[in-house]
Amino acid sequence: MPIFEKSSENAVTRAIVSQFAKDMESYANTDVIVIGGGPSGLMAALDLAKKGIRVLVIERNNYLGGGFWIGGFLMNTITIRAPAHKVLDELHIRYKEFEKGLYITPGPLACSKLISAACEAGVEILNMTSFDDVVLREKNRVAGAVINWSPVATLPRQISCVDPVALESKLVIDATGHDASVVRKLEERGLIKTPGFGAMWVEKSEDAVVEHSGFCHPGLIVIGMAVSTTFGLPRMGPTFGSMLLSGRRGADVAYKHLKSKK
Ligand code: 48F
Repeated sequence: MPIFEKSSENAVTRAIVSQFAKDMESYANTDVIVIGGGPSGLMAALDLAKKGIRVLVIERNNYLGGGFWIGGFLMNTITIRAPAHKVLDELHIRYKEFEKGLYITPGPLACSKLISAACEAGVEILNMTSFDDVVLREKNRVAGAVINWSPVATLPRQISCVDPVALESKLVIDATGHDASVVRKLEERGLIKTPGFGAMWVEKSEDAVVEHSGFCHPGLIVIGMAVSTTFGLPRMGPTFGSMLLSGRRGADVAYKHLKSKK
């Protein structure tokens, strides 16, 4: 007796294609697009999805999590400063106190639990997909994202003329880390000026990043290390509390904005 139910190659292919096509149709017009699935992007997406907002994360890698798998210098212990450890409590991520107000947790545990919480809350994910450009509307308001398969960028020139597609949304959140890829696109068009991130100063940086998380241009919210790049704030190195609280602040700003437009 075979162990598995009967099926066929064509059924497996049809199952993948038909579901993906349905998903893409719904992604074409959504409430919020988060570019970048690192800790700040996942946190923002999780909070928004929990409030019933339709949110799509675009991630250029196959895997989600960004820098949250590794603590720093290829050592996978994550550090979190109070009060951000309360987010670990919410997500049922175990941690230890290293010294007063500074907590440690294994990167693979924290990262996989954050990804899982976001997926369980209903966040949609489009991985192996790169942000390419913004959609702009009246008064240069950001109104969506132009995207392409990540591998297209690595194709030889003679076969790389693959047009991207565009997705519309009410808001876009730049969570692309130090690159601030969405903000940089606006800079290329002379719509914004980014000073780039400053030198390391953990005490200053974590507060400043959370405080500056929010709108940086109509239709565009910036969170995580992209905030540092956008506003010229110091970097904080391998500590992640402000990434979680910045994502939370960005989600709060987005939610209030969406509610005010209803
Ligand atoms: O870099 P990343 O983890 O950003 P973050 O959420 O957190 C920063 C920390 O990891 C750490 C730190 C503070 O502790 O200094 O660096 O701000 O995650 C950014 C994600 O965005 C993706 C990238 O692959 C990563 O997963 N990303 C970047 N550019 C693009 C993109 C793009 N053009 N299209 C799609 N995804």
